[in-house]
Amino acid sequence: MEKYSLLKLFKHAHKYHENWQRAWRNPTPKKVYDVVIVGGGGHGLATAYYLAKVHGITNVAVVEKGYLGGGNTARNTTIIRSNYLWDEASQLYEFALKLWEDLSQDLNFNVMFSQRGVLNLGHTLQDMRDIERRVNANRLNGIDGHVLSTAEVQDIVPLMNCSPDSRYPVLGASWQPRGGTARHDAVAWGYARGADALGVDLIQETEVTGIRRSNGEVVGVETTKGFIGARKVACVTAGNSGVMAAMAGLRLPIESRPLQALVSEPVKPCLDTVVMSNAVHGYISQSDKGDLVIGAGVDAYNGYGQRGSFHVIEHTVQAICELFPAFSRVRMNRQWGGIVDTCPDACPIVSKTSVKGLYFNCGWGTGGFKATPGSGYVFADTVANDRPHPMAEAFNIDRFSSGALIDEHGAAGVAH
Ligand code: FAD
Ligand code: PYC
Repeated sequence: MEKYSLLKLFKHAHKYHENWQRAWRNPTPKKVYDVVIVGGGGHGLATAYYLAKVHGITNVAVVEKGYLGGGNTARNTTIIRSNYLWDEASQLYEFALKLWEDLSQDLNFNVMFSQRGVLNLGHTLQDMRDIERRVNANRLNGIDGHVLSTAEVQDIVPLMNCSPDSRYPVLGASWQPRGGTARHDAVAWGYARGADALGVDLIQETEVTGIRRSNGEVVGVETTKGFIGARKVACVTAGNSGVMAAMAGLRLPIESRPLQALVSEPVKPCLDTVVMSNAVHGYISQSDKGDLVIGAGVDAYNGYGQRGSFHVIEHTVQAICELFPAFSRVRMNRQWGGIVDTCPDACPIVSKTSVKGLYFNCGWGTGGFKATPGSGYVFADTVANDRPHPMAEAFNIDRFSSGALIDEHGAAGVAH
């Protein structure tokens, strides 16, 4: 019976799945663009989409060394929330969260945004004090947030070990009901499709190897497929931003380090929210397929190996098993790492640079997926108008010389 239906499925695939219309074109690069965006991850594609949609700038190319959405966008655990401490950060992440709420409709593409709520656990009295402070700050900024007791956490996640004798006792949590998850590659595909429809050229398998300047101004990019002229170049290359900046003779205050995640075999629905714990460097949710999606902490040292250290993931899995004893019997399917670029204050850089026509959007560290729509929106505005969008102003690169840092280490999902 099973054989028969598999055969039917195969035949069906062959009969009906031919001559599919491409979701986006595969264009030959033009000689010159108004804007070249380097990096076809979620942030780069969102930037291209809003440049075209909001600013009417359509002579734009996104140049991607691999395939669209194949970088950290593909590697992240898709947690979305806006419960940051300081006004500048919470404003930007909350703006992004509001865009997430309408994104599937805006793109006419289902990004599977699921507001299943996000819990940040507190394991010590100091954790709880920090949680209270942050929730109060969130509420003052109009962001939904609650401080929950152990019993209230247990109510939301019955499978969690909330015993006071456990190694990581759960003293309570912060709870953001509007937080949740989205489907990572659908986000990249939705923005790609939308940008392409508005005339943006998406150029894949083309690495940018140099940034050509003349008289202190950008004139284009050298690529593995030849020179592409550009009036403006916007770099959105996540873990490779330090390397990109060096191509223009700039140095960013960024460290690049591996961050790991893993997924289990699919199991029946058992966890309908997102659970994070900064203190144990572990977080977990269940995908719509049933896999447990688990994330670990960052490696302590810089590197570009997209694997991460074994002892880091071992520590995370131990903590997850302590919090969810039932999961100790679940088998893991895959593990991977991505390179995250982190700034000293755990906040991003969305900025013009000292080179005219050159812009950087980077340093989102362990938590940029949730910002994707907001980041693309404010960066597009910054590039289009050659001045920081009001919400991007605080994330200017100048803050590292002025000292106006925004310390979001406490709100970063993963300490770094
Ligand atoms: P990317 O998707 O990495 O896009 C950058 C693109 O630039 C890449 O496709 C790359 O190939 C391309 N590129 C680089 N150099 C060049 C070049 N020279 N020429 C052309 N193209 C180039 N964030 C959250 O908010 N929630 C989470 O739950 C979360 N979990 C994470 C878990 C892991 C394991 C990791 C690694 C990250 C996680 N993050 C999370 C962080 C998040 O993934 C990133 O901040 C975000 O995806 C960055 O998006 P991006 O578009 O800037 O980068
Ligand atoms: O920033 O929320 C976050 C996050 C969760 C996992 C990795 N980053």
